[in-house]
Amino acid sequence: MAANPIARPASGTETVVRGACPHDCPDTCALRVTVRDGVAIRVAGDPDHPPTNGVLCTKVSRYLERTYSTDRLSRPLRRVGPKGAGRFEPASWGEALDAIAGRLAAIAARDPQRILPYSYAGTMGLVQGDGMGQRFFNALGASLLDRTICSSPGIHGLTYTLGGPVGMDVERFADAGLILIWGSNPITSSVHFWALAQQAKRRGAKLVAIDPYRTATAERCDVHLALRPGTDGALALGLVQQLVAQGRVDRAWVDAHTVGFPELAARAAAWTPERVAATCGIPADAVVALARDYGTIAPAAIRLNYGMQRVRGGANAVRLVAGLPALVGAWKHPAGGVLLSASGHYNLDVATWQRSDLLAGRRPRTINMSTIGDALLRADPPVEALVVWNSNPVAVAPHGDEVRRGFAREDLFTVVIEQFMTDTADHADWVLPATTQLEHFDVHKTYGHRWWVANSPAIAPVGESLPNSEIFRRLAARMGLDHPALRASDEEVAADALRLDDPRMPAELAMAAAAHGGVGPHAARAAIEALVERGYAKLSVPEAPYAHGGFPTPSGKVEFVSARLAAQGLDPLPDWLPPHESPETDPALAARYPLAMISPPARHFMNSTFVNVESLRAAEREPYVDLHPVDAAARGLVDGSAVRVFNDRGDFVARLRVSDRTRPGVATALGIWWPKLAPGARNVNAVTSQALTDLGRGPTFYDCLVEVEAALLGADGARA
Ligand SMILES: Nc1nc2c(c(=O)[nH]1)N[C@H]1C(S)=C(S)[C@@H](COP(=O)(O)OP(=O)(O)OC[C@H]3O[C@@H](n4cnc5c(=O)[nH]c(N)nc54)[C@H](O)[C@@H]3O)O[C@H]1N2
Ligand SMILES: Nc1nc2c(c(=O)[nH]1)N[C@H]1C(S)=C(S)[C@@H](COP(=O)(O)OP(=O)(O)OC[C@H]3O[C@@H](n4cnc5c(=O)[nH]c(N)nc54)[C@H](O)[C@@H]3O)O[C@H]1N2
Ligand code: SF4
Ligand SMILES: [Mo]
Repeated sequence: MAANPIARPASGTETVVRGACPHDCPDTCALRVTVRDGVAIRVAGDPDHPPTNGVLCTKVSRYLERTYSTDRLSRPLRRVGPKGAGRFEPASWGEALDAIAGRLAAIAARDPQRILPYSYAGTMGLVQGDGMGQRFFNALGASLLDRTICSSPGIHGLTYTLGGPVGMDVERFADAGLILIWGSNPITSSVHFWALAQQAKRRGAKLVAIDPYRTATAERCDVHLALRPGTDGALALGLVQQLVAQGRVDRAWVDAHTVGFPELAARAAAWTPERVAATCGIPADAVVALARDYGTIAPAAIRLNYGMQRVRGGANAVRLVAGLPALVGAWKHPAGGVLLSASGHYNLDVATWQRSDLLAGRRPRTINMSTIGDALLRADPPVEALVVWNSNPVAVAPHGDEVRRGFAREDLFTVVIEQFMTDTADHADWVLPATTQLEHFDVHKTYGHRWWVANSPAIAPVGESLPNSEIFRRLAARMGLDHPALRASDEEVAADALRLDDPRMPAELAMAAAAHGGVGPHAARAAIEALVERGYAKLSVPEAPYAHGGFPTPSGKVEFVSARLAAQGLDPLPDWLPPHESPETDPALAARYPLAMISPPARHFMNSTFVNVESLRAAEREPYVDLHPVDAAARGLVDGSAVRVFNDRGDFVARLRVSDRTRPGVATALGIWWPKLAPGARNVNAVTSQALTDLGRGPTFYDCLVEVEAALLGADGARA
């Protein structure tokens, strides 16, 4: 599709093209990209896009540095050294596609399940994300990938309680009277939400942060509860107990719109403020005060983020927190309720978008991306070929040494589609150069706000890079897979994802579709064209959609007790589950490794993306670990020294910051460095485990006991 210029200044040489930020961030900013003589010269936010308001974060303001970096991969590369050494030689696209198609076809002829796609959120777009890629792997009959690495416990928690990833309109947080920012550091991870919370604060709202770490966000809130990691479920049970004890439950709303309140109240009865205090490591009167605020200040809004669900009991904790608004009748207000993810409002037609019919009745096995190390080393039948796009598993997946051993298997055939030479790409047999968001077409739904956002290509592909979608089309053609779904254009892939009959379809898009018959591919194409023309369009979700119930659960109510969980033989009521690695579950381990490590996002990185952009890496300086002064002193460690963080799984080196930002007993190491750009070539995931969450088979990155000791560093920063 041609670029979609929205402004043509008098000179005639500059155009401004509408875009969308592709990253795994709840904000999904609308962009304006200025292009002069075919070169992008400015990436800015779109001031007319209500939820993002023309403001970009520091990372994406640097997008041109990334796009035009001299490190961009510009040609296909063939490995010439040992796996992981990063020695490659350039090849033509023809050579690369022939070699890859030949190898995949040979494996597919024996057993297509030995081929595994691995992708995540390098871009969240419907086209360059899992659209055309998944079609290709469905046509092959490859193993399916369980895409669990980020949000799946939280989504499961929301689904069992509220019926899906639905929640408040982020734009209404500005009108809230009380905002709990729970397991979330929006100054880092969602700046536009933070702007709305600030507006609310200026209007008198009270802000409460619930986070083991005193983040930049927490220090700007009125109250900060620095609980022990993985104890959010206990705190939520304590709030239920107090809301009941203080007589602050909205009984009329609860009776009309919830299921299982008596059972929940009975379970919570044992969670006195004293017990919560002992479990969470916070004062008992803080629990009483928080319940009083939550029960008396309206509208009460909760901004949950995924930080609190990366532990064994993550989904149960989300279930408990997601149930709180019902107890105080918060859903009655447009500015009341909870928001973790709003992605469920989009209602995609996944089967048509990813063409599950191409599986033609085959039922391939599913492999969990969160245990990729284990899968590469031990799956039976073995994974023989791996195709990675939009992800950097050697940096981001848990138990890094296992992941690396898996990727280093000489008998594994690995293709990595990337923009940069990541640690993962170092382990590839073939590296294929991918375009960035400025160079390809896409359409984005979001998980933070309620707008569709379109991205038109602003410039031609850099070097010989190609969009993911085009790479999969060409691979399919090389392999003789000639189903029309594998030749679909980018716009057609996006259009296939739409459900035109969903009442939440934005009015402008529904009208464009109606003008083309209202149903079918032509109508869907018209809707996509209307979106591209406008740049963005908001879902039609009514104000306070759950004021009178109508949740997408089987009962239509908030389900404290879930019959669906009971039917699976699971506890139908949510509970606090102590972390896998904690004094409660494994006292012997906790004696050897007494520090609980969390590794939340760094402000200037997006997971492992941007670590190679020099200005952003300079802003983060080097990998740090924060310890409380008490813990540092107990180990004789001083601020600024090099330390080794370790457990039985592995170790990494970091610079120690002695700071009361982190609570006693907690080691905080912001993520996620490229291992090869960190001292000792290891990052936080050297110590994290492949244990999974209670529901959703998610990773437990923040459920990780470690010890810290002085490290000896050579002059080059590597371990001596
Ligand atoms: N700058 C930047 N922005 C990002 C990302 C990034 O890497 N960098 N990552 C993006 C991605 S992929 C995601 S999924 C999102 C959301 O990513 P999240 O992981 O939710 O990240 P944050 O919003 O930073 O909030 C997590 C907060 O939870 C706290 N925390 C850790 N353990 C616990 C716990 O047990 N209980 C509680 N209550 N809090 C805990 C951490 O200290 C941290 O401050 O952010 C996105 N935005
Ligand atoms: N210890 C620890 N580990 C974590 C987390 C944590 O908090 N702590 N967070 C976890 C979370 S929430 C997530 S979401 C995962 C994130 O894991 P990933 O989704 O793997 O995220 P990134 O590290 O950002 O890697 C994305 C890669 O995609 C590439 N890319 C971007 N756009 C394109 C494109 O258009 N085409 C192609 N082919 N490639 C592209 C980028 O260059 C980048 O290398 O990490 C998880 N890992
Ligand atoms: S990363 Fe988030 S805040 Fe930054 S530009 Fe993208 S959507 Fe906006
Ligand atoms: Mo994520």
